[in-house]
Amino acid sequence: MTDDRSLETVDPELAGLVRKDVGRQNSSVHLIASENFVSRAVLQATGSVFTNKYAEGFPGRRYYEGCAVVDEMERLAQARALNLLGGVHANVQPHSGAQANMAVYFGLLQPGDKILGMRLDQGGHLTHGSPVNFSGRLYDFVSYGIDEQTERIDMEEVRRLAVEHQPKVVLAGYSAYPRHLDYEAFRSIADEIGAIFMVDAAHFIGLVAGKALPNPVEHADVVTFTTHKALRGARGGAVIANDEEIGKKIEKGLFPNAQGGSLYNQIAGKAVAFHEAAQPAFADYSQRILANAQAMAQRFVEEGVRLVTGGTDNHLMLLDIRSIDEEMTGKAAAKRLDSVGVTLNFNSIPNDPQPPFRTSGVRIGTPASTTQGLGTDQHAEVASLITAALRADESALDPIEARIREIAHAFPPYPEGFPGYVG
Ligand code: DSN
Repeated sequence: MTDDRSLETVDPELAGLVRKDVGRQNSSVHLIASENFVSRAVLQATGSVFTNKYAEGFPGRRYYEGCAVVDEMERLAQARALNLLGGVHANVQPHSGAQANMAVYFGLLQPGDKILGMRLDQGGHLTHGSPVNFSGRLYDFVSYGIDEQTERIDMEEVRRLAVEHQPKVVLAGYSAYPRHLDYEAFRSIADEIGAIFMVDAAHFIGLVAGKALPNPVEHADVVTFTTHKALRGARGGAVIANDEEIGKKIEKGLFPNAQGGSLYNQIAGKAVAFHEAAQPAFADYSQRILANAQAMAQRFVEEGVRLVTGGTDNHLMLLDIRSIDEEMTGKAAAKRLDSVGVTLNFNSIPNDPQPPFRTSGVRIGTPASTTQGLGTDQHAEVASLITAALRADESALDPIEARIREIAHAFPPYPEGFPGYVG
């Protein structure tokens, strides 16, 4: 018999921490571009008995018995991912976006092989060749950045580097770049040098699923993504390949190369999210994410705040904090905003004179705040409140915080609180 007493009864200390974080989530405006709030259905699936099953390998080819049901469930998740996004081979097992990328590199490359990707300090991701990450330690990354004037990716520069260095993989994708990617141009560069074209769509796959942004699966050989950002699903990663043979190689790159047994409760939560993202309401949600980002960007510009590239085409924007206060770092700005009820992260901006643990910028994204229910008016007002909080004297923050908390309390992601459906 399992112990069927509640978390609160068995472990009040841990339950207290869940309650505390529900309180935190319900009392701030959430602008971390990579976070979101999952539905009750996703929470139930991730809290299900699928957490108990070991199932190394892939459906129909397991190293354990008793896998008939997880096989059925994993196949359902794969089919839903392909139905939602296109492609021919889906791998829903990666524990994270980093491990999705690792699976692709391990499956398709040898250590030391060349990859062309975007610089972390200009908008790329740790796994796109940072020297402090496995990617930069195991592979020979060549990096493109952005044009100094336009602050946008210069496709001529990408092409020049590709032709000069002949990488085996051309990688597009970002964690802090507010503009569209030119998939056609990347594709033609990859074709010109016979490279694989890979897109890391971790940040924006939800907007692709909601048909608010162009679909990289229509252009790339391989697309990796996370399932918990704009897609609003269980925490984890996934890979879609447009070729069965490439997909099979990536399977090996994941298991046994990178991971052992998968997290079947998380895969169940991904399956639910793929289902939710296929509903018409998700397309509406995706459009609202973009409209809310536009409303914020426009208000920041009106307030005299400099945005990297001057605005955004997607769900995120980068603020140059020096345009508000020459002396303030991104880290100090993020801490001050957290103290008044706005949660975001400090982030390097292109050619940032500050080190990555201080930075001159903050990153703002609208997927989570849109799930909270804030509309364009509230997002514009929050942009003004952010600007005011960063311009104000420390002693004058109380009325700004009061208004931010008022907005946050009007739009709690989990109004039932704990133990409600969050428990
Ligand atoms: N770097 C994380 C982010 O964008 O917040 C994702 O890995």
